[in-house]
Amino acid sequence: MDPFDPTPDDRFTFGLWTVGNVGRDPFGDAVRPALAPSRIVERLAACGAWGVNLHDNDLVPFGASAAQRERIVAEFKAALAEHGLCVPMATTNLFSHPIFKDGAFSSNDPKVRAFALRKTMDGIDLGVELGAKTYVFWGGREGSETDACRDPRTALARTRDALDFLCEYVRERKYDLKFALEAKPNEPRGDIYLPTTGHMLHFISTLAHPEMVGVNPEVAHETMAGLSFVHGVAQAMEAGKLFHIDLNAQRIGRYDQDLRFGSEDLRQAFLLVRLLEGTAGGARYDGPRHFDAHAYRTEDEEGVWDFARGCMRTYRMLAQRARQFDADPEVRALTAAQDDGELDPLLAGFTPEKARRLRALEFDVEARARRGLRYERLDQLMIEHLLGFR
Ligand code: GLT
Ligand code: MN
Ligand code: MN
Repeated sequence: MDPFDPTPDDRFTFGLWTVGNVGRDPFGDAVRPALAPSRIVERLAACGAWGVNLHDNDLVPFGASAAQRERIVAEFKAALAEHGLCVPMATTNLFSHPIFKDGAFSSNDPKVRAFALRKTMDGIDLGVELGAKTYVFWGGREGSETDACRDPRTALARTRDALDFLCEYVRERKYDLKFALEAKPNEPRGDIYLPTTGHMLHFISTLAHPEMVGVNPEVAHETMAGLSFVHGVAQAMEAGKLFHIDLNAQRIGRYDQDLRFGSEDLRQAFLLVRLLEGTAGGARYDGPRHFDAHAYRTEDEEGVWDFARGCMRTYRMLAQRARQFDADPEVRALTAAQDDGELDPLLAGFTPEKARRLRALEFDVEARARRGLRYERLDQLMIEHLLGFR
């Protein structure tokens, strides 16, 4: 077996909409035929994925009858069982249909908001029926081109009402389901409300059931905003709120590229995998590793499976490099905690006595300031591990 072949323990997942992407963009038509969900399940399993995620309408077309839904879901469940794949996450498409052109939960039109809530309740039922434990909310249309159309505070209050309503729905139904909110700064709207993972984390603390709600950060989305994805994810982990993650690749200053994981900015990808795997000593993220990306528009179906295998292989290769980096004695020496058994306890937890002792401390300020930290050497070691020369 190739050491970089995926295993179920990796918990790698793809969306029906990711490997099923037909390559349509604002300038051109589809370049690949649509794949049936059952074919996607079969081929993902053959590639070594653990699970498949979906929007309601990736599986059941918008406007399908109850009988059509039954047939489609039964067929899909049979494919999952045959190929041993699970559905860990589901979500609602609240962005494609023109009814959502000015938002779903934040729309000025209560009829649209009502329709969005009902569609999401149905989507939750579908997800739970398929075994999903996480329900993602990506508010692609929740934003504006002109802020003259509504007070952004009203948009936030409506979004809060919708999420509170849906949390109660899940509780009332006794579903074992958590919500994960996905931020994006812009595209498709000029500006989207709650544009970053940090905005989401605070917003969650204002909900009626914050314990049910976490985040689903996406590499491309924080990177579009020019932010450090690693810092955003770390904050979510530290807050116990990393419920799901969307892995892909992106260059700063572009539209949402959703590229193959690790295909841009290998250094950030390395630091991200290192963080998620906990190779530097922190807790390991144990949720699904979802690839929310799609193949280049140049590809036919075989290229799509090359893309899927590439995402998983790169993740595993980076995990191996991260373990080697953190086991390297020189790296360990350079990153060792500068422990001062006496000082550390003084710095956490205020007491008047601690304040008095801090005041009494003697510092050689100039000597401390003169010390070089050798981060150039540390970073070079990281590059050498990454390039495979160490
Ligand atoms: C859409 C978006 C993704 C979201 C999906 C979930 S839909 O593809 O670009 O980032 O995660 O709704
Ligand atoms: Mn995403
Ligand atoms: Mn994206």
